[in-house]
Amino acid sequence: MMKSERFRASLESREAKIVVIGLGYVGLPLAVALADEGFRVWGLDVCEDRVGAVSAGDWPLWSQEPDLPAMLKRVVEDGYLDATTDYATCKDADVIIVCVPTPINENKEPDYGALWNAITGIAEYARHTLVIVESTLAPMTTEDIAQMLWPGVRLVHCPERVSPGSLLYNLRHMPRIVGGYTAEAGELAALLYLQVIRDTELYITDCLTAEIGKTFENAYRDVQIALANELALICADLGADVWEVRDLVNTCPGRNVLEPGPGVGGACLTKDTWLLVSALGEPAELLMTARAINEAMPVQVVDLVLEALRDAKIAPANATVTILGVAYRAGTSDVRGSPAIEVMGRLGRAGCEVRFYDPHCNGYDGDVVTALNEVDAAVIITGHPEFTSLNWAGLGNVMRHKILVDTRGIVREAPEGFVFRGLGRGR
Ligand code: SAJ
Repeated sequence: MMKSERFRASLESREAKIVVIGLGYVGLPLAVALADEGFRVWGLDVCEDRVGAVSAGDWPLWSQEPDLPAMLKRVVEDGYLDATTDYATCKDADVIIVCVPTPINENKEPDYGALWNAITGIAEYARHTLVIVESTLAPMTTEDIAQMLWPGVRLVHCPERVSPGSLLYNLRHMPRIVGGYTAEAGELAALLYLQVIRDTELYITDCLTAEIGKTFENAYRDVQIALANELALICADLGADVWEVRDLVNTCPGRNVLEPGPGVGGACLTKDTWLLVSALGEPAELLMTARAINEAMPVQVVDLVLEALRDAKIAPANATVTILGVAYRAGTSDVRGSPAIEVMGRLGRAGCEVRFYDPHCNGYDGDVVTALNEVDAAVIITGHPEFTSLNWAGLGNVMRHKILVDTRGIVREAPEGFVFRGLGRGR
């Protein structure tokens, strides 16, 4: 057995061979950052195209990331990073880091297909290996993983905390929770992450605490956003302006109401609550209510659009509507779980012809004037910075009808001549 001391030395000297499984938003930046520190890293992915791109030094993700594409090219050229589809590369690995998606299925239960594939794939090779799972896990899942692996494996759950658009920054600067299945495993993993992080803290704990901590931090954010959305619904009902009420509430010390919006998208917040509650015998009512509020926001947006069309005496079947912003998060090109998709689907089913424009997303870009040409209504879904400076007087001239719906509080005054609706804003 590789003694702890020797293992520590191999991490500190960067002689340890590392395999990162899953070359997505979580695994790829980690593989690149570790290779950049001088470790010999192999990236493993089931997708041959992705493996091909990474082996060629080409950035394969949609997300626009400062520094990472150039870093990827460099570490591949310098021979520190390579990619493969073959699990046999785990044979002589000292460290294996699992970064595969752990989504939920249509019943909102954990879908561990990719996770079990990865764990089964490494099981025959992992012996005294340090196996770190960064994928988000429902509480108690690390225990199931431990049962599938050889007893001498040093198992750790160190949940990822990256966000598209700032993958490398988050990896280096976000505090990390390191949940060791044993104390020794936790300490070895912490030593590895120490080589990558900058000016931040590592907190060593047990696996269950790490599992609950990660899923709850996103459930917490989901509840906070639901509360902001509930305030928007209250203000709309009573005829007030949610943005003004929010600003005033936030003048009270200790209050920090988040921003209401068209719903919660992305790969994390839409599922982590479900992962957390999947482990519970009793329902977690507050978390479930928050999910229900956030999941219903696209319906509220569609109601606003249909109401505005009605006011302008346009039947949905005769209306063309342009969605401004398809990405779920401002300033990014990430469309995973975006409320825009749900809004577009619902407007389409209501009979509208739906167009879209997003300056950050390939395939949705172009120019905004063309996107609004001869349309009846524009609906701001994503709070992209570009949308704050749109000239509605000019854009109104190319539209067939001047209807504007803003779900992000970007347009504070109804533009001249427009039928205007704002989420959370009474008339
Ligand atoms: N949203 C609102 N109002 C807000 C904030 C967000 O409606 O005030 C919506 C966004 O439009 C988006 C969704 O919620 O549709 C999620 O937004 P987010 O800013 O929380 O972004 P995510 O989903 O990328 O969350 C990630 C999370 N990171 C990880 O899971 C590793 C989350 O824990 C972070 O808090 C968040 O990034 C962040 O703050 O960067």
